[in-house]
Amino acid sequence: MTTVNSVTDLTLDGEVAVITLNSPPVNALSAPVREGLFEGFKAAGADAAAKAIVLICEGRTFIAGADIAGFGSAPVGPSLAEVQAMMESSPKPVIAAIHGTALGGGLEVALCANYRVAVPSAKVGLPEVNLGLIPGAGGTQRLPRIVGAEKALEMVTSGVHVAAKEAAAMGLVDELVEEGKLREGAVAFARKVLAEGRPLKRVRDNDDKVAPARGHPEIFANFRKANARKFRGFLAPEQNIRAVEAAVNLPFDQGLIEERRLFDEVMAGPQTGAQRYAFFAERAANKIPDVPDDTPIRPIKKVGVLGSGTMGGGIAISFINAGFDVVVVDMKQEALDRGLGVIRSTVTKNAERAGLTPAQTEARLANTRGSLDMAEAFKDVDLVIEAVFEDMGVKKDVFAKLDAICKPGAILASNTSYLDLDEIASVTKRPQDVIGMHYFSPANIMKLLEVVRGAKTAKDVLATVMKIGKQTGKVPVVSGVGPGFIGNRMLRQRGLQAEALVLDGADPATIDKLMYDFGFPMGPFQMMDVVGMDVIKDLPGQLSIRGAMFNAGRLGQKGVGGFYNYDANRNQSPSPEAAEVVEGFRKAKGATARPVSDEEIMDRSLLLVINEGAKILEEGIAIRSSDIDTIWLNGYGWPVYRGGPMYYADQLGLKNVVAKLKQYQAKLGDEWKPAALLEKLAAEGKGFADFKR
Ligand code: 3H9
Repeated sequence: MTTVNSVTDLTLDGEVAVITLNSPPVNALSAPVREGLFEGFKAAGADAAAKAIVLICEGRTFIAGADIAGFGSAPVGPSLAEVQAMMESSPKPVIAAIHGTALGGGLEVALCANYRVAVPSAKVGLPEVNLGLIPGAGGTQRLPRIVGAEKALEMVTSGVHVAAKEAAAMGLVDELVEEGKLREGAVAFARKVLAEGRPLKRVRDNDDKVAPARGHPEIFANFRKANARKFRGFLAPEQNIRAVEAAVNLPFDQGLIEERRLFDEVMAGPQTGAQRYAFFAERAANKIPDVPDDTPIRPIKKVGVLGSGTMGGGIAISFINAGFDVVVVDMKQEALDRGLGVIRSTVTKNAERAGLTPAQTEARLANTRGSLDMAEAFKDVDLVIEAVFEDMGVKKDVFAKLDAICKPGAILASNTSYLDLDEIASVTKRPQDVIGMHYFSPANIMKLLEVVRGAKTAKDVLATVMKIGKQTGKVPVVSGVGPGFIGNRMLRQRGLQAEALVLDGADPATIDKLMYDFGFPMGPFQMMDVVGMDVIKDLPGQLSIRGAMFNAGRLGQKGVGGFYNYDANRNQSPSPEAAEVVEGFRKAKGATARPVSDEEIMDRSLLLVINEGAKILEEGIAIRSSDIDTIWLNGYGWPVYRGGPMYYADQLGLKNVVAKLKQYQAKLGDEWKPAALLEKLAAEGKGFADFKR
């Protein structure tokens, strides 16, 4: 074995040179990795005994892309393009051996090999779009030359990780090798290539796959049209489409130049910074300062869910899809049957989409059951999550029962979205085992999981739930105990302002449109129509606009309409009836309508949300400002290209945020008083991102 550099070595296995890269955690293309590859290929090329070259990685994965953390720093050593040129010009066949994930720059390196082999569990993809970018190392030019323009368009604009089997079917992977035997398999494949005298095919030369799309601009026009909704607001999907167009219409080398131009454009643009921030924010959320990474995890195999309605059912589906044994309990047979029916059909659909065989799907469902008997069903579960009615009395009753039923060491979780978890825990003799798992509806689809840490929650319980959250496809974020935790507490401010703005004279449709144009999937009034006025109507004695709408018999989409009218396909249109309700509401409140500018609507819709976030940070309910952003990005529809409310505030400049809050304080009252932490950071010229506990 020869050491090439600190992260790379070279060994000779008969006539096959094997370059091994080992740069934890994910072999990202940092300067030492690029240098190791460059020097490794140079040495393998120069070694007369080596007739073929295999590139393989140590650790959990093949190269997972460019080093995102290193973007923007001055380039050192060989560039990625130089490494790729070295590979592509090799007179000896080069084979990339893939396990884990070959993503972004990683796949772009593999595409410069003559052949690719992979283990069945491997995945490949070009996910740059999710970072607000396009592949910048030939990915948009080489990928279509294997999979064709249409498939390439799908892959680069979705960033999907394609499973090895599917990649093999598309020709992206030449051979699948046995799991756990990648090195042997890749070397054997290299020997086969040599023995058969296979040609040194290069992806860049393969014009056949892109030629059919040439002269067919409608392919791209149709693709844009079909995905307009999905791409709304984002810059990177369009750049990716243009790059694939270049692959189709330009000779390879010119296409590369166009790709670089498009890459530089998005890199210098306003969105990628926010999207890369969001990537690291999500990962930072896993780190809890006083809970070390090696905290022991409680084994979780069997999960109990109390409640088989929309929320309980969604939670159950998440666990079943992730391979857990699940028992669902409800009070009435009819409700349980209905709930289990929905669970089974959704799990089956999900399994089909994930490519599972009917037998595998059946196995999943075989470990799912329902029961009316809580004591029998939950006596041996490792984790139980209650999704019952949001009422302290009901929750306490449930937890007292769970305490009596569940085995020692079982984790008792509440899905409460608002209530005091410590009070709930106080009725048990094991508050250390009690935790909040706040899911968002529909729970099998929404990624956010607010993990509520009670005053007495044990560290291993917290670590276990964070891990389980990730395993079930969620983005878990820790919150301390406090009314509405993090997300709902902040959202409440937006709701209150929406209402106050309408009283002042703003039109609900204008507020909705401004929020939609900002990038939210819908505005606050559209949201009320979706949820239904019956669900969110007033508390007794408080007349709010949604209460007025409810009193007028306008429940929202489920009824005759709410703030909008709807046709049979739920297309919304302005509602003269709703306008009358709004007018009546203003009258009842003695308010006089005045013109409200768009700027005021935007300010009032966002600034108090940010201010509440500052208070949450100050009080220690959130560990760090990026956790708050992760919550808003994954549970509240904040557009990822704007990074979340705290990131957004940092972009505005905290001094400007404070100045605006003070203006509104003078005009509208002390609820606008800037949070102490916000004032302090602004005075120090800092941002929320600088705040360290
Ligand atoms: C690109 O390639 C541009 C090119 O076109 C070239 C242009 C010239 N860089 O997610 P995990 C860290 S753009 C730096 O928890 P998992 C991550 O922060 C890139 N760091 O593990 C974390 O650190 P820590 C295209 C990275 O097993 C640790 O690795 N590629 C990078 O759940 C573990 O990560 C992508 O977009 C990186 N590229 O998932 C892929 N990747 O432990 C991005 C990860 O300190 N990566 N880290 O918190 C992923 O999707 C997932 O990390 C992966 C592993 C699926 C690989």
